[in-house]
Amino acid sequence: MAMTPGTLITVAPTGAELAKSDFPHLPTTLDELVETATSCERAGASMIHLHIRDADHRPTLDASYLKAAVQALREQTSLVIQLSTGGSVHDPLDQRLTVLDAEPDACSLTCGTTNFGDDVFLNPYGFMSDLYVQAQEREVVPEFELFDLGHVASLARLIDAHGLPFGGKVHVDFVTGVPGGMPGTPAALLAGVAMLPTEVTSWAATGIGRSHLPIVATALAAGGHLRVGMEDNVVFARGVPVEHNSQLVERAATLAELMQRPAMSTDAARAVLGVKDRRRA
Ligand code: KMH
Ligand code: ZN
Repeated sequence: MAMTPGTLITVAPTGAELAKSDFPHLPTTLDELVETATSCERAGASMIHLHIRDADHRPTLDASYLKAAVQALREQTSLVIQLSTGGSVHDPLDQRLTVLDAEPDACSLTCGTTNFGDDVFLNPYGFMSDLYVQAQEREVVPEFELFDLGHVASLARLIDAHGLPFGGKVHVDFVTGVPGGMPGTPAALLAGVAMLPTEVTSWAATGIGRSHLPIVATALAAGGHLRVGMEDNVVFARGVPVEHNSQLVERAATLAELMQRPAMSTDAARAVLGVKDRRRA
């Protein structure tokens, strides 16, 4: 895998786990999402990983909410729009497949079931396989979410079974530090990177909670890309809560610049990921 000169920064602004009542700065309305997306793009993000909330700020997979968000972000930003198919741990598998109906540029595809705190994040092979094939058919680029080393092996199984994803690239994201998944340590991340199948063309990483900064630093040093955002981390520094997702993007972009791998443009990210340009469709 060639070392990419720039850094693809993904912002994951909301997630499905935190309550708006506990974290009032969490962007949950469409207006807040658009404002967040535009300031994060300005700060250096080139992709957004989206979980959508309903009028009560609760996670939803309702098609009308998803379509409205995709349309608004496509009109008002040039970010690559990646919808979560992971949803919340309570979402049924069949509903998670319907996320593709909103015609995102990209979607997450988690490569295996994992313990998720006290819950279980379910991703049986049949579901992964159906999502893989449906994403190929609909020309949506999957980002393979790897929560554990076993997920790397399952990714290889998917590629062997179905060939390359739409666009011909294979981009993965290590989600480290989830209680029940791989730890958010440099050693665990580098073990995962060493196991990646040869078809993988780019990788990113995120660290949940306090593993955030060590994983950013490790990924930058090892040629990886970054995911940051309140979905994964709401503490900017000891005793300092995150008040806006753009703070995390800005710091990641500064570190990337210092490492001589500056934040890449949205056009460059589109090329790295092999996404279809739907902006003028
Ligand atoms: N909310 C987690 C249960 C994804 O977006 O695909 C799953 C998750 C992964 O966040
Ligand atoms: Zn997510």
